[in-house]
Amino acid sequence: MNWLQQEIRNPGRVLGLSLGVIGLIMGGTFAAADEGGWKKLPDPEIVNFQRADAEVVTQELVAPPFLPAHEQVADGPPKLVRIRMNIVERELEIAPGVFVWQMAFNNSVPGPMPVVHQYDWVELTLQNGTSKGAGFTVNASSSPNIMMHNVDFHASTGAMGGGELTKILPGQKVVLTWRAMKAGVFVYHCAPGGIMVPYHVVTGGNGALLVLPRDGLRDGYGNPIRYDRAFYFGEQDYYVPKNPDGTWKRSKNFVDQMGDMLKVMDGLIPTHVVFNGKTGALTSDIRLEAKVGETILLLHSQANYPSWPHLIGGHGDWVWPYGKFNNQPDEGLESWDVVPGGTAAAVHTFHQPGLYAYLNHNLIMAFVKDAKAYIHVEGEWNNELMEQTTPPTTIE
Ligand SMILES: [Cu+2]
Repeated sequence: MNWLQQEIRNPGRVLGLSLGVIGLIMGGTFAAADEGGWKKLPDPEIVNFQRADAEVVTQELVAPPFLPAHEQVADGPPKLVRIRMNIVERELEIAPGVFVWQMAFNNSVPGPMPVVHQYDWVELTLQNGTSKGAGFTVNASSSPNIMMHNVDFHASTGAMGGGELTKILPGQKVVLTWRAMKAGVFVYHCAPGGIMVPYHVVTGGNGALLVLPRDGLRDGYGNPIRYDRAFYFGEQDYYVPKNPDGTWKRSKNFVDQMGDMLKVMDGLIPTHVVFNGKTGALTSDIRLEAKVGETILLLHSQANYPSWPHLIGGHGDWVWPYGKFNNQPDEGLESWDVVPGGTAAAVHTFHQPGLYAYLNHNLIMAFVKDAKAYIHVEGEWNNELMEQTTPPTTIE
């Protein structure tokens, strides 16, 4: 390794030293900018790599809360990752007797989570329409699409996040190629313009995309983190109108629903808040499992409303503020933030078996509504960490 490479890998030393000297001159109040050298400059060869030279790979997307098969550390130079998403207008029973017409990327709410590495390209084929060529069966209660849709990737650069270049009418498709210049978890959502933006987002037209650093995740000391499993928690706020008699209103299609729903949205108070599209999705429909000793990556997005994640019985061992991996993670958090149109990422290594709840610790959102998930953990109990040293007895 030559001098230049060493400086690129560890720029903090020189910078920290010079700022430290300035700090001394200014009366010692000026701390070194990069203590410990956590930050790394990108490799110019990777940054300057050309799209024409990139290997093309196809990624099969899967429905959340799961992620497609992926490498945590990039093997070789940046790739062009080909993905496909089909937009479906469909009706879903989000809670018993409560129906919402949704716009769903790949027939799921939230949409699927593509996984790439920083400096890779994403080549998306977006299709507005029918099940034709989509590779899956459209929900039985879906109708042919009526509206224009598109996608704004918060991870991309330019043209309203690609929104300006992906507007498609029912029956159309479009291909957008963009480079993932930032590392982290990033929201994507439909954004056709004006009032349609929040309408499409709060009916489910959102998801998140994972951009891993090429070297994988690192903890606050700079040591590599490798996760055994990753779960994606897409949190969704809904604004369901009621009939004059107090029952939930059911509409004929995605357009018919809009007027009354906009009135509820105008009050800013969601009627339903759920993980993975519907009530009970991750507490009863889908069983999330892990084992003692495993490290789990918890990825969370909320496209329209704040959230405050918490893992009952565990911690965010390392938490990335705003879900962006090139910032040094925070250690040992109890609860953390997800900003509207943003994400959070955390890892936790399980040390005890049993039931864990990962939820929005606005507990009204979690328990009166349903912004929560369960994780069932198998393994051996450790009495050093916790023991009921005296069982319940009558007070004398
Ligand atoms: Cu849309």
